[in-house]
Amino acid sequence: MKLFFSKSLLVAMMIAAIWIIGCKPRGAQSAVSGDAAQKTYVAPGKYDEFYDFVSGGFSGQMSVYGLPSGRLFRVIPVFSVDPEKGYGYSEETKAMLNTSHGYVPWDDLHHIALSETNGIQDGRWVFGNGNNTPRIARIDLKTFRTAEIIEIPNSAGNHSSPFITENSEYVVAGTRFSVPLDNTSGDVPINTYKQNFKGTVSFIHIDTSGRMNIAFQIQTPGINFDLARAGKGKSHGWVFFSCYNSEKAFTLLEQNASQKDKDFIMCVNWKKAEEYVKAGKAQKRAVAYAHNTYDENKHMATSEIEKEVLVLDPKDCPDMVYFMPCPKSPHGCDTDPSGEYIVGSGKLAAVIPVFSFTKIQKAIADKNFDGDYDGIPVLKYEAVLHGEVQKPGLGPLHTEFDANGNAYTSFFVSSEIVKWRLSDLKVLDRVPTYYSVGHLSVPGGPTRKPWGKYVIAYNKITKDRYLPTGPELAQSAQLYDISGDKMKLILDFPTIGEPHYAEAIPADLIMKNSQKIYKIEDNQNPWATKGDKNARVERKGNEVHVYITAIRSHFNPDNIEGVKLGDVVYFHVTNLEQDWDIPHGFAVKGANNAELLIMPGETQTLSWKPDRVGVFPIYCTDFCSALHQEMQGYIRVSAAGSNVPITFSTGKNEPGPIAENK
Ligand code: RUQ
Ligand code: CUA
Repeated sequence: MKLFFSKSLLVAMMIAAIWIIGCKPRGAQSAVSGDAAQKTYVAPGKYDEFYDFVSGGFSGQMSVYGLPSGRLFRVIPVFSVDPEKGYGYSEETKAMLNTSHGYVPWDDLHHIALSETNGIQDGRWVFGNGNNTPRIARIDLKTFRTAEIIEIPNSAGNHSSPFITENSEYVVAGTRFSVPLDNTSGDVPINTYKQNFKGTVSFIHIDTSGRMNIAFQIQTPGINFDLARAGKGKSHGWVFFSCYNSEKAFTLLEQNASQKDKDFIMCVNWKKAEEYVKAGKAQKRAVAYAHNTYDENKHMATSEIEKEVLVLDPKDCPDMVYFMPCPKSPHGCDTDPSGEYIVGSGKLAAVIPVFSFTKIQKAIADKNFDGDYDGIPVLKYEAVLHGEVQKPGLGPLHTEFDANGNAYTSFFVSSEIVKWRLSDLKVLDRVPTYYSVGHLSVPGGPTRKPWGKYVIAYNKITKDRYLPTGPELAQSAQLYDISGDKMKLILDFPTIGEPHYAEAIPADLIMKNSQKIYKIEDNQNPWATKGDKNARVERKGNEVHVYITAIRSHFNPDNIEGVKLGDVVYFHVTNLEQDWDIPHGFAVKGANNAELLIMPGETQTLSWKPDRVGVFPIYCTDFCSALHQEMQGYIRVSAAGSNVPITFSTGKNEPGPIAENK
């Protein structure tokens, strides 16, 4: 039914609405409007509209929530071991966490990038960055599992990563810390920063299967890269990196890197860079970095160490890299859905500068430069500026967009989200966040096609928002309805780890592809036990290999003898179920390890070095049936010199030979 209102009635209603909203006190407790519960309520058994992939910060993981309910569905282990799922503990997954430094079971995951086709989210993969030991991970959204991790050489602090180009051609990675490059000795005095320290940005190519490889790196002056965004539409072919510390400070950066009035956004023409690589302009450099892949059929990760990377030097590659002045240590650097506008957020700036891609192109064509920085042309600020948003707030960090030409910027210091219009840079609305918002996200906000509806604030400090939990309090997300002119807070929910960036995507783009089981006939794990008749225990020197199956509700075998002190026992557990949502778990008493959680059709291996003689229970850790509690067994460990033979059985109730029973 259509409703018609007279103009004057409409105006009266609008005034009433403004009056109601305007008069509402904005305290922490009363900021939620009356219909909030209705807007976020997803009835039992009903699905959420969006998946929300949220970075876990220093937890090293990624978590998956539903929107608008804020319900947590899954924590995906990425860079950190996860005893809940055996990730990084099972023999099959350990190689995922290999690096050139060896096994690194933790990292700091800040940013999310969902794969795109034509600038629109396509639901195939989600990428995440490892900040500390520079890495990028790809998670397969059929299985919600980490499928690949690639280390980034010549980098230290992989913060401006893994931002993606509009056809998922590349994810990029800019080094936060400049350092002596890997092919130099590195043993230099820190105060030779200006001579010896360099930055790099890396372009990691993604092929149609999702596989990553480092296509090339660009060597840069020794500054700090913070964030990045790819161009889109008209600016497709470019990537914009924010950088701070153009002062090249190496100590007390809070003062020394805040000296200059302007730092830079670095504009990289990657299509040009590709041409230079093709023309042989890149230098091959000796490096070492790990490239780890998880094989879906073998249920196993392998790690290779790659030895070479191609590096382009802007000195040899004119017209590939430009600097654009940006006020006061820019953090966020975001491109709008049309690709025309690039928004820089200077952490200490009083305005938000908005740059125009068209003007950047013109300034380049006209050579409208303000000198150079270490040989790289610096574009004239006024020549590339679309305009500045005046008096937006304090401490701008990040900007996202809706489909209607509006931008939403987070303000850490003034704890608010400010909505403003791209065309005339007018501030339209502001709402408080509780408290100190870092990133924010609009579903589809970094793409050519924002889905809109909500903006979610990811807050660093929550103080009094939740029941106290000792010295550390939950960090949180806050959901705002942006369907009307005014933003309305409708929900907040605590998060896993420290949420940095997040991306939300319509659920139907992912759920239709979600995998239910692994087919047992496709299981190529060399330790798989396909069917109960193959269950067995084999001794190989001091290794005992237990090929064990799990099916509701028993293990086969469940009585094992003949293990001796000094042996290493490998439990190769194959879950024979072919039903959705029937994992089995596996644990053994005293293991200096974790459990296994084995999906239907999958094989996973737990190693165990018994430390004493005795009989040790094994059991299923995941409540799988009414008789889950019966899903258990025993393994006997004898003294080192014992001659108890290897035996194994399931369902054999007679006692063994009397002599052995004593
Ligand atoms: S950051 S709060 Cu690590 Cu993306 Cu900006
Ligand atoms: Cu299998 Cu519980």
